[in-house]
Amino acid sequence: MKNKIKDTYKKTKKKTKAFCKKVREEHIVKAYCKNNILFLAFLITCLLNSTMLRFFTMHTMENYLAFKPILADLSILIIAGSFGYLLKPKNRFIYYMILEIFFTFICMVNSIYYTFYTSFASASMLSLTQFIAPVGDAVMENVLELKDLLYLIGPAILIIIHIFLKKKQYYKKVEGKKERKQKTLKTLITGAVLIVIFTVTLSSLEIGRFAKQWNREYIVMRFGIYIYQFNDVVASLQPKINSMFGYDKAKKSFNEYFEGKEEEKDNEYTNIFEGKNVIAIHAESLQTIALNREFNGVEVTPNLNRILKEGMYFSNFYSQVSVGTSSDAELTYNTSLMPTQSGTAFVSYFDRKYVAFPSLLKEKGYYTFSMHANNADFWNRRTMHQSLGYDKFYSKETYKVEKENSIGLGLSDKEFFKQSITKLKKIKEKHDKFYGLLITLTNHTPFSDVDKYDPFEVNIKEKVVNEEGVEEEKIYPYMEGTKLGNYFKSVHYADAALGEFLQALEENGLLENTVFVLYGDHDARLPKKDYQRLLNYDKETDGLLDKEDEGYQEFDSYQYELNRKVPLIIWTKDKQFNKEITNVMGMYDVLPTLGNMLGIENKYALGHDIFNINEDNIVVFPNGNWLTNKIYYNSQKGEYLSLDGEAISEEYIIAKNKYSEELLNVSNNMIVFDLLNEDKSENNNKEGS
Ligand code: GP9
Ligand code: MN
Repeated sequence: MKNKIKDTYKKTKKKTKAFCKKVREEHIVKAYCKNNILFLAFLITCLLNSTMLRFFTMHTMENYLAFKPILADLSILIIAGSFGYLLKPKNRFIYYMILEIFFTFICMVNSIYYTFYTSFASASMLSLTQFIAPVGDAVMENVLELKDLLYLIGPAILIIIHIFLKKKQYYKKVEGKKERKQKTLKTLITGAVLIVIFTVTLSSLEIGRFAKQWNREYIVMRFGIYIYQFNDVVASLQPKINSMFGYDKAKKSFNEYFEGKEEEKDNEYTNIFEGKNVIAIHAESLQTIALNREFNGVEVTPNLNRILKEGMYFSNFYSQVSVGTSSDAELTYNTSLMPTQSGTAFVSYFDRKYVAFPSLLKEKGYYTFSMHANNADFWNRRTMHQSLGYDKFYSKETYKVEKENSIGLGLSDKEFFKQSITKLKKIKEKHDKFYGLLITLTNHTPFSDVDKYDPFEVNIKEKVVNEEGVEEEKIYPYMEGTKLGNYFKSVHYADAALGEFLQALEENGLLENTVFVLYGDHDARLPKKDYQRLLNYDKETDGLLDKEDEGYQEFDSYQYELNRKVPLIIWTKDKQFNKEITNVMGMYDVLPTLGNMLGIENKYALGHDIFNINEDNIVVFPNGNWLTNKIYYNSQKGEYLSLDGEAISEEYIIAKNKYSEELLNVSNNMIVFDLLNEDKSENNNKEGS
C-alpha cells in the first residue's frame, strides 16, 4: 500500500515536471495570452473593479486582498466569459462588452449604495426607485463621488483593446465550430474547478450566513460582489415564494417563541396616561448628538433641551431601521416588530395584519391620524397607514405647499406645524380622544438649504487681547462648512419649528390632557471625519489633534455606531418627571413602554417595557448586531466593544446571539406569513384538516 502511494506520488511529480517544462519551452502561457487578449482583458478589468469596490467600502488590507472573494469573482467571470468562445472571433467583442457593462454596473451601484446606506445593494430595495426618486437629488449631491466613476475605466480599457485588435486584424482569424466548442468547454471546466475549490474552502458559518443573506458585508467579503448580487436577487424573490410555502413551520416557531413569554406588566407608570390624547412627533434624522450641545453658549436645541429635562428622556435609545429608513422606523415604533429581512414591510407587506398604536387605541375609542406633508405614496404610506389602523392620513394633498414655504424635500417644518395646528383644532372639536403622529421633513439629508434655516453659527468665538492690548474677537471656523456643521444648523431650525409648535399647541389648549412624544427616526448618516473634527478640533492649526495630543478622543467604527442613537422624549405639561433613562433601549421597546402608560397592550411585541426590563435590555439591529448595557456586538465581524471595560464571557455572547437570531426570524415570519391574521390562520387550519 505504502509503495503504491509512493509510486503515484512519483508519477504525479514526474508528470507535473514534464508539464511545466512543456509550458516553459513552448511558451504556452505567452501563446494563450496572445490568443485570448479580449477574454483576459474582460477578466482582469472586472476583477479589478470588484477588488476596488471592496477597497472603497471595507477599507482594510485584509478585506480587499482577501483570497476568497477574488477566487469567487474569478470563477464567476470565467464561467460567464467562457460562452463568448461559442461565437466567431469577430462577434466576441459585443458579448464581452455586454458582460463588462453588466458587471461594472453591479460594482457602481453597490459603490454608491454603500456610501449612502453603509451596506451593499439589495434588488428588493432598488426595485423601489419610485420611493427613492424624491430623495434622488440628495443622493446626487451627497453620494456620487469620483470613486464611483473609476469603475468605468474597465469598459473604457476593453474598448481601447478592441480598437487595437481590430487594427491588428485579430478578428480575421478563422476558428472552426469544433475548435470554438473545445475552447468553451476548457474555459468552462476551468471556471467550474475554481468554483469547486472555492466551495470546499467554505466553513459552515459562511454557508449559513450566505443562506440568510442579511449579513451583507460578511457575504461580499467571503463570496465576492458578483455571487452576493446573484444570491440577493434570489433572496429578494424568496419572501414571495416563502409566503406560499412553510406557513406551518413559521407558525410553530412563532407559537413556541411566545409560549410562556408572560412578563411582568405593572410598574409605577402603568395607566398613568390612560385616556389622554397623544401627539407624537416622528423627527426626521434627529440624532442625540445634537441635543444638550451648544456653540458659543447658544444651544442647538433649546426647546428639546427644556422638555427632555422636564419629561422622561431616554438617552440611550436606538432606531432599528434597515433599508426602509423612515418607514422602518414607523413600523418598529408602531408595532414593536423589526424590519423585514428582504424588501420593506411598508412596500412588500402592507396587506398584513398589524397590531399597532393606532389600531390598539382605536379599540379604546380614540380617533387616530397621521400627518406628513409629503407625497402620500412615498413609502406606500397611503396604504400602509390604513393597515396600521390610522383613521386618516393628512398627506401633502391636504397642505398648501409652495416654493416659498419649502425647504429641502418639501414643506418646511415651521409651515407644516402651522398648518397642522388648524387641523388639530378641528380634530379636538370633533373627537373626545385622539392619537396623532406628525412626521417632519426639513431635517432630511443633505442639510444643504442652509440659507433657509434660521442663522446659527457653528464656529468658536474667543475674546483675545491683541498686540496693542485691545480686546478683540477671534473666530475659528470649527464646524462651519462641514456636513455635520450644516446638520446642526438644520437641527437648530427643526428645534425652533418644534418650539413654535409647542407654543401654538399651548395657545390653542391642545396641551391639556395630552401626552407629547418625540422620537428621532434614524441617524443622519453623517461622515465619520466630521465627528472626528467635532471631538478633536485643533484651533491653532484648524486641523485635528494628534493621537498623542492631550484631550484627543478616539472615534472608531464602534463610536460611530454608538453615536447613531436618536432621542426619545415623553413629556406632558401636567406633570414634571425630570427623569433620564440611561438603560439601552430600542425603537421596538416604545410600544410596550408607552403602551403600558396608555393602558394598551400588544401581546406580540418583540420589545419590552423598559421600566420592567431595566438594565437587562438588549437592542437587536436588523443586520444581527446587538447592544446591551455591557457591550456592542458586531455580528458581521464577530467582534465586540466592552462598554464598561469588563471581560465578557463566551456564554453571554452565544446566548445573546441566539436570542437575536430567533427574534429576527420570528419577526420576519410574523410579517411574511401574516401570522397575526387570525382569519388566515383559520383558513390554513381548515385546509390542513
Ligand atoms: C419622506 C421622508 C423621508 O416622506 O419620510 O424618508 P427617508 O428618506 O428618511 O426614508
Ligand atoms: Mn427618515
